[in-house]
Amino acid sequence: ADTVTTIAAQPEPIAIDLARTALVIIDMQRDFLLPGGFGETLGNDVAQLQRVVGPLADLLAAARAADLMVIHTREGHLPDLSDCPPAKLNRGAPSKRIGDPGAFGRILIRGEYGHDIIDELAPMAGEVVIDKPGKGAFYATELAAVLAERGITQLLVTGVTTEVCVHTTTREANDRGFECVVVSDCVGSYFPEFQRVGLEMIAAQGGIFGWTAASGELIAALT
Ligand code: C5J
Repeated sequence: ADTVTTIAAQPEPIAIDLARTALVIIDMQRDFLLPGGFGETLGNDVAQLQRVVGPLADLLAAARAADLMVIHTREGHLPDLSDCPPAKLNRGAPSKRIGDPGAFGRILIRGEYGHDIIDELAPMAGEVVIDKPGKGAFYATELAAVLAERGITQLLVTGVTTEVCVHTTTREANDRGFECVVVSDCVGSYFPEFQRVGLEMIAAQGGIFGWTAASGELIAALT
């Protein structure tokens, strides 16, 4: 069967080969999304991220129905924080730091409730979950090997936050030769202006490190 389909995107349409494409869902974790969690303790409005959950759940359902490879990532650290550089741990003056007790367990520590993915987007058996210590999903993880093994060349990038982990991962992927489509209504930022400009940056200059497209375009291509 022909698995290639062209979708409307910015800065221009892109041909997607569904057999070589993975849906990447970045850091949709309770610590970032839930009221009372780490993100909110940093002074952020989590409603800005909650907006993503509905469209992303719909895209995930379509991807699963189409047998697309699905990859989830989680930002976090080992309980002894040996994989958290002091530069990350100690910066700023937050009310809570990584590893401190928070509303949902120790903040951004692997195995804690708050570190895990929100119920609406819980990984299913057989889906890859990448635990990453950094903002990018390639740094110090098995992601490159997992994608190579499956012959993946294109990524649909979703999750939070647009200008941090989504950007870093997309830039890392672009440098590694992947074509990245960042799904505009399935990525979120705590800052509305960063959301808008973050998306514009990707597609500017002829698509300097990727494409952007609305989830409706992708769902139509998957069904
Ligand atoms: C942040 C992330 N913003 N997942 N993490 O610290 O974007």
